[in-house]
Amino acid sequence: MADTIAAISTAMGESGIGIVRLSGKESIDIAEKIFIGKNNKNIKEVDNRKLTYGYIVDGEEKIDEVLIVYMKEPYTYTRENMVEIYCHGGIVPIRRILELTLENGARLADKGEFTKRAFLNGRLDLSQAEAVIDLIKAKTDESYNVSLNQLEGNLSKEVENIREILLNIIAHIEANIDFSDEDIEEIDYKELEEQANLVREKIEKLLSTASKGRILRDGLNTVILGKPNVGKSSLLNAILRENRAIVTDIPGTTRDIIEEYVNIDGIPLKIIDTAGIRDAENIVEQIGVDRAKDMVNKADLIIAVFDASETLTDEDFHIIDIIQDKNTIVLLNKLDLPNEYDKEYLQNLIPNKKIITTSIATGIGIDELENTIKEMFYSGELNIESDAIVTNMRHKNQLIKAEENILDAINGIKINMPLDCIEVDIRNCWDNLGEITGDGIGEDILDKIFSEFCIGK
Ligand SMILES: Nc1nc2c(ncn2[C@@H]2O[C@H](COP(=O)(O)OP(=O)(O)OP(=O)(O)O)[C@@H](O)[C@H]2O)c(=O)[nH]1
Ligand SMILES: [Mg+2]
Repeated sequence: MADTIAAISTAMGESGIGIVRLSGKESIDIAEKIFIGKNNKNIKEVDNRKLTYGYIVDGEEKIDEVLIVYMKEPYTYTRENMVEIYCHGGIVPIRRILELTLENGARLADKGEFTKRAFLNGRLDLSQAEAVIDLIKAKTDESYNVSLNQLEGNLSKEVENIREILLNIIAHIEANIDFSDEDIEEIDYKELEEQANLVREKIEKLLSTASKGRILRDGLNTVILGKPNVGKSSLLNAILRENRAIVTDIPGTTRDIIEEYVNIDGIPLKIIDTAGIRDAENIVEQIGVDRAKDMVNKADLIIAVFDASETLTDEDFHIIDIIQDKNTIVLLNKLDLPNEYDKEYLQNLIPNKKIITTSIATGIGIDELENTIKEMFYSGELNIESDAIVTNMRHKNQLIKAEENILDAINGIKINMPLDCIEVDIRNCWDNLGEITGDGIGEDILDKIFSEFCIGK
């Protein structure tokens, strides 16, 4: 943290503007060495936070025409001195300016290091820092909104709220242990149990948001499955409303996985078209088929497509097998053609699945499919703007541990265990919740979290 770090903060490519960013004690000194303002003005003659015009120079040589600003600690993103240089957005000027900052004493920032410093300097707690990466990676309005909610600290507040109750319990217990000889009022196990139950309820309420929260963040992992030629890629295209995947009447057209994001009335869907399931002779196709089967295990939802214009084959029965215990919507497709079997016949084979009859090629049934997905997953009870929502696996795991701790404590209270035993569980619960906001978190976990960031953030 003693170093001054530098990185390119904009995406690399051709763009109007590129930003090189510095953070740390020496930032402004480094900027002074490489910047000359209009009328030879030195950057230190410019006011804090004031954007100014000039050139980045390497000795006598002009590198680029830029705007530059410095911001003095502590009112910055990292709470350190920061400099931002707005140069031309090509790969060459940005790289040369970055190199120049490195030659003049900065060190190349690690992934997420700016945000890591913001966390270590107390500008953000850990769950808020994690929200920053989610914001950047958000692919739909909903995932963006839940990340913004977390960045604003809604989850942190709720976690701190619970920890405060735990702290009160701990203080109460300690007082009783320390002064047990004196005549302070003896602890009431009934009251202790009530408090612990309150904690349990609050933890469980947070946990109950986790599955929808994850879907809002990552999208509903939806896999289109079926034997070759039933209309899977046609379905992908119909949902996306564009010709994304190749559609032909040759079975085995799709070889690889095709992933796209789409938003169905507020539900973010990551939709995955796959190779038709069959015993392929072609090795490329067979790899595709294997991948399709892998995707099934990670799916939140499977859309299984069957072709009503041909009698069911072994491949169809194999798919019926795969989807038995999976969350599935079944499409009976090609209704515009003469049919070999009907919905009732298929329903008998899969009695517990919803079947929708479609003619994807003519657009019939797509609305009903979308409505069914909405009904299955619409999270009316979650208020994305204001509720504390758990979207992150790490947070969920900490909550699960905290829940176990509080349940242990409650069991201890019920059988009148000694107070110091109960206190251990309460303290563990407090610690486990603390790791969500980063309290007492280990260096290795921090490194892992920030390594998921991009450079320059
Ligand atoms: N008549 C009719 N044809 C359809 C319908 N849906 C798809 N098709 C046709 O069926 C053929 C196969 O469609 P695809 O979407 O490529 O099928 P797929 O399941 O992706 O096939 P693979 O990638 O080979 O596994 C194409 O010729 C489509 O135009 C439908 O509802 N009615
Ligand atoms: Mg296909």
